[in-house]
Amino acid sequence: MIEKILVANRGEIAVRIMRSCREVGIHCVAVFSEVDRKAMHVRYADEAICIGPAPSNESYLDIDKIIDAAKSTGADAIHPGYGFLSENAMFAERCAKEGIIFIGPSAEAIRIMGDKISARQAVSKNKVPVVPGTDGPITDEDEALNFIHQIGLPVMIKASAGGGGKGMRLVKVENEIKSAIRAARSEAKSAFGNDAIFIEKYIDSPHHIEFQILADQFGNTIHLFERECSVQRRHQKVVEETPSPLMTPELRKEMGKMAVQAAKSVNYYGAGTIEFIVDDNLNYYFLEMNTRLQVEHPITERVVGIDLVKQQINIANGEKLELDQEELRQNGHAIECRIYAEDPDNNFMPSPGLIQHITEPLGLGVRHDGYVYEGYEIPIYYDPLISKLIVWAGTRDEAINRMRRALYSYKITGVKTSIRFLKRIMECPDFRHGNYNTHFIEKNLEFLMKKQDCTSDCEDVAIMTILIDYLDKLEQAQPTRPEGQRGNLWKEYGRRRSLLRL
Ligand code: MV4
Repeated sequence: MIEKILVANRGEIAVRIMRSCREVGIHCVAVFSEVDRKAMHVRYADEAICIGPAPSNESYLDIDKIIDAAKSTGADAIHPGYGFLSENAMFAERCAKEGIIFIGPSAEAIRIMGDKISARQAVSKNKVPVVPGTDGPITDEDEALNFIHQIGLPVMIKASAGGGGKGMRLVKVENEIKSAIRAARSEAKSAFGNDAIFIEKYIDSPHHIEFQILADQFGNTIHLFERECSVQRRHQKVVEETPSPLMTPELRKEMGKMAVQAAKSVNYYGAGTIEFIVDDNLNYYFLEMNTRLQVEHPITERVVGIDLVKQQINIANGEKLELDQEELRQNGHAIECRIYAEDPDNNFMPSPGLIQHITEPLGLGVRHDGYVYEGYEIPIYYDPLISKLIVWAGTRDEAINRMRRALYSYKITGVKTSIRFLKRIMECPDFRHGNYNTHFIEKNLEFLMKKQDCTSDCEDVAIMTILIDYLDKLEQAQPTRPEGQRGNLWKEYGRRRSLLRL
């Protein structure tokens, strides 16, 4: 049985994983780079070990250092979180070789799903629909031309080792095909060291819908329904929700079954996600599988009522899944907003720096997964995600209202954040009506970029505090407050308000 877990990650996800560990009585080891000495995950852990300089290659991505840290602290398992080493088959293999439990799937499943061509082949053998495309890699250009003539333009040329939009080319006209193939191949070669490419029919303006799956090491595989992730910008997700406004009960049942079949095609165990694209006629196609816990997992946790990290630990311990597909229900509606340290006014440039003030939203139906605190400095070296704000309510409409309320009471100063942009998404009619696909942000950009003057709940609180503070002082100086003091009061109020830039 696992008694001590090393969390090979940082930021909000490291803290989130350790919270579950603490609840089940497992000791946590944090690893940290030299710039992360004061990071929240280091403070939260039972033990912490410095694993090197700030650049990820020399710390969070250094397999030898992480294995050494696990051995020297006597950790019997490693949770990789997301990003970093979470989808590295070599790392999973190395853990096994060192007698350390990797909290995740087999190295083989990671390897097959990490390559888009082998993933397509594996799942389609198990009757999961994939986008019409080439069965294997494209080896010569004439073969590619022939194929494109069969399925017709437009097509997508994709790198087999790609993901997140890298090494992808949309081809709309015949005379661009050859140059697009060459460009995709050379981009793939330099980005991934692997120039294998394949071709798919282009699905215009799809929805991105993914299914959470859980599987134990005995072949029991279930899905925990879908997440709608179409609100994204340059392949970076911004808002996720569940259930998907597009989904019907019939489609959900069918896609859920296909997600389970996709996972079974590689004898998957652990938590994983099957990504689909869905067109306006509700045709759906397997896109890829993420063989890790995902950023947006909390919305599933809230609606289905389970702790995914706890499930991962149980599976890694060799326990049987105790959840029964037929008993699982989606209860209400959950939405997640990703709060980034970035500047919406400056092309969403990362905005690392010192957190001067943070007031996190609270109240009914609100979950805040973060890691920053007042006086903490967000380093430049890593992902600029500050936190995830997750809300739950009985209906989608109420969940949007609740998210709007929570965003308006979220105050961070010191760094630029995406909060203002997220408020506008909650206020956007297309979002409110569930009328959106992967083109939502570009379609509504003008609306979303518009600034509007609103005083947030938090600002109200700050103003109230100033007023009470000032009234106290006045009262002390002059027990019976004459009416004439009111002018001074408002002058002082205005002065402080402008000092706080409210
Ligand atoms: C596609 C597609 C349309 N047709 N494939 C983008 C990221 C990568 N994982 C696959 N992606 C896409 N593949 C075919 N055949 C459209 C996208 C796509 C997309 C997919 C999911 C979420 C957001 C997206 C934004 C732009 C394009």
